[in-house]
Formats: sequence, structure tokens, C-alpha cells
Amino acid sequence: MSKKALIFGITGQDGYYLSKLLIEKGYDVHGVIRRHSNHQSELGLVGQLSGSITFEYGDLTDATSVDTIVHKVKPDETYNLAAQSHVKVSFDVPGYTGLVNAMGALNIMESLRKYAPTSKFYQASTSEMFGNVVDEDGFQRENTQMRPVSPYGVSKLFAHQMVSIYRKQYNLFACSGILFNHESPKRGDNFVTKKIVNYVRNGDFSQKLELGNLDARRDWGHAEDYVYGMWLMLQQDTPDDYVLSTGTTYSITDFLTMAFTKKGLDWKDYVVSVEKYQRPEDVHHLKGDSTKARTVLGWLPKHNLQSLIDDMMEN
Ligand code: NAP
Ligand code: G4F
Repeated sequence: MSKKALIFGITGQDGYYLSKLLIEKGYDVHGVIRRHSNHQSELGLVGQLSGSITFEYGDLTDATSVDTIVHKVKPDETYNLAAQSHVKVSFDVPGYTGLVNAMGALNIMESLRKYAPTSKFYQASTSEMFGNVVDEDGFQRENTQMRPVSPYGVSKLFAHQMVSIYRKQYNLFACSGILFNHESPKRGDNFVTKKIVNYVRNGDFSQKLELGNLDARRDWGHAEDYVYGMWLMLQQDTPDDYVLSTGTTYSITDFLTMAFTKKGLDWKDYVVSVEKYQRPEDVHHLKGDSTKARTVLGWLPKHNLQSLIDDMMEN
């Protein structure tokens, strides 16, 4: 019999790539969708794969719906990719961000403890949890101190610590993937990489591209590589936390240079930095050390920043 996977956040970027991977591996994939006023948009990106997925209506903030779904599906593997995932927006809606990202993750773990205690569980943790803490060698890793500087980062740290508690106290096979930024052609339009790519691809340069902080540095990988790492974590004999990252860091201006150069253009002629997109506090430097994932899981990303930009520009 095929393994059953339950994905919260199936309609997002990672939900799309993870569903694709699990379907290819022969899983029986179940995904949680939210009711939208526009029914057409409910399946989001994953609509393209919908024939192979069983959808359940639910919401992470509604513990009853989470209980009902977990009880009904009794998954072998559960992936929590659902979140209010935009860092700047989390300053506008901090309470909601906490409800979804912190309490929502807890709701899933409670349901698993009660109704599917042998299910393996993946929690989407994030490099935002480090805030501006960097080890002396310039990297962040699993044991780097975590001091988040956004409501998003704080909400994710709550869930991250809860994973460790449910693993130790309740023997839940629970893993946190501390993932650094990963992008793709399926990335939401309001993240900086997709904003830049959309502008360059569109070719209408009548208005300038408005961005915020251009000096921040990010460790950008490809979502396709990262969902494979999530799956690997749940194939181990013991649960643990792992960083997934490329180990290289680039500034927003580096990304601009690479994207605009593909069209033979100089970004400085087209981009302005405006107040509207600045954050109250930003994370300045992210560079992840994924030695543990590479050694224990045998995980190795196939993409680098150039191949990621090529994929985003061409597809
Ligand atoms: P995304 O594209 O923003 O997708 C978020 C998903 O969460 C969507 O399916 C969304 O559903 C769902 N969702 C939001 N609120 C929900 C709620 N209350 N109940 C149920 N579902 C809800 O995010 P992503 O880029 O795929 O990232 C996946 C996860 O990894 C997120 O938890 C994110 O915080 C984390 N993460 C991402 C990165 C990255 O660079 N991409 C790095 C580290 C960690 P709707 O379609 O209905 O809105
Ligand atoms: O693309 P971003 O919004 O991604 P950010 O904040 O790094 O968050 C992403 O990665 C996290 C992992 O570290 C995830 F947990 C999270 O869910 C999300 O996927 O911003 C990247 C950088 C920031 O420094 C931001 O200040 O780009 C800077 N930036 C400059 N102008 C901008 C813009 N960001 C956005 N979204 N829009 C701008 O116009």
C-alpha cells in the first residue's frame, strides 16, 4: 500500500514542489486548502497537479478542522508548510501571524499526538529565527543562537521550540527544517526575487522598480532542491533538525546585477529604493552551513544562484 502524506500549505510554492515529488514517489497525497471567496483560486499553484491529490478544507487556526483532518487521513507523513510567510507583512498583522505560524503548528502537533502518534512530522522552520546573529566564521547553523527581529521570526521560533518539546516529551517523530531562502518560478509575487524577475521579464520599463533595502544579503537556493531535503528528513530512523542552505550569500544588488545583465541592462537605471518597502528591522546577513544535512542526509543542492535566476527568467 502506498504511503499517505498530509500537506498543510499545499497551495504555496513549497506545497507545489513537494506534492510533485511525493506524487512521483507514489504517495497518496492529501492537502489542506482554505475556503476562498473566489473558488477558482482555492487550489493555487497545485491546481496543475489536482487530479492526483485529495483535498480537505481546513485552516490551521481552527483546531477542530485540524483534528478532523488528521483523524480522517491518519497520515504516515505530515508536512506543515502553511504560514503567513511574508516577513514585512508580519509587522502589520503580528497577532494573526502568531495565530497561524505558532498556534497553528501547535494545533497540528496536538492532533498528531492524539490521532496519529506514529506519523512523522516536518515543520517549516526558517533562517529568520536567527535574526542578526552570525557565528564568528560568518555562517548560521543548527546551534547558532536564535534572536529573531520580526513577528514572523518570533512566531516560527515558538513552533521550532515546540517541535523539540513534542519530540522529547511525547516521542513524536518531529523534525524542523531550518531553511534559508528558496525561490522558484512559483514564488509569490511580493518576494524580492520574484518582484525583480517579473519587472525584467515584463520589459515595460516606463516606471521604475520600487524596492526597499538593497544591501541585505541572502543565501538563495531553489525550492525544488529544498523539498527533497524535507522528504529526506522524514526518511531517517531518528528525528532531528537540519539547516538547508547553499552556503553562499549575495546582496539584493548582486541579484539585481545578475537579473538585469541577462537583458543587457544596468539595474541602476531602473531601480529606486523607497521607504514603503523598508522594514522596521531587517535581517542583514544570511549564510547557512548545511554540513549536517549534507553529511547525515546526503542532501546536496543541484542549483546555484545563476541557475535559479535562469529558471525564474525562462519559466
Ligand atoms: P507560501 O508560498 O507563502 O505558502 C504558504 C501556504 O500556507 C499557502 O498554501 C497558504 O494557503 C497556506 N496558509 C496560510 N495561512 C494558512 C492557514 N491559516 N491555514 C492553512 N493554510 C494556510 O510559502 P512557501 O514559500 O511555500 O513556504 C513554505 C513554508 O516554509 C512556510 O511556512 C514558510 O514560512 C517557510 N519557509 C519558507 C522559506 C522560503 O524561502 N520560501 C524559507 C524558510 C521557511 P493559501 O493559498 O490559502 O493562502
Ligand atoms: O524576499 P523577501 O521578502 O524574503 P525574506 O524576508 O528573506 O523572507 C523569506 O525568506 C525567509 C527565510 O529566511 C522565509 F522564512 C520567509 O517566509 C520568506 O520566504 O526579502 C528579502 C530581502 C529583505 O532583506 C528585504 O528587506 O529583500 C529585501 N527587499 C528589498 N526590497 C525586499 C524588497 N523584500 C521584499 N519582499 N520586497 C521588496 O520590495
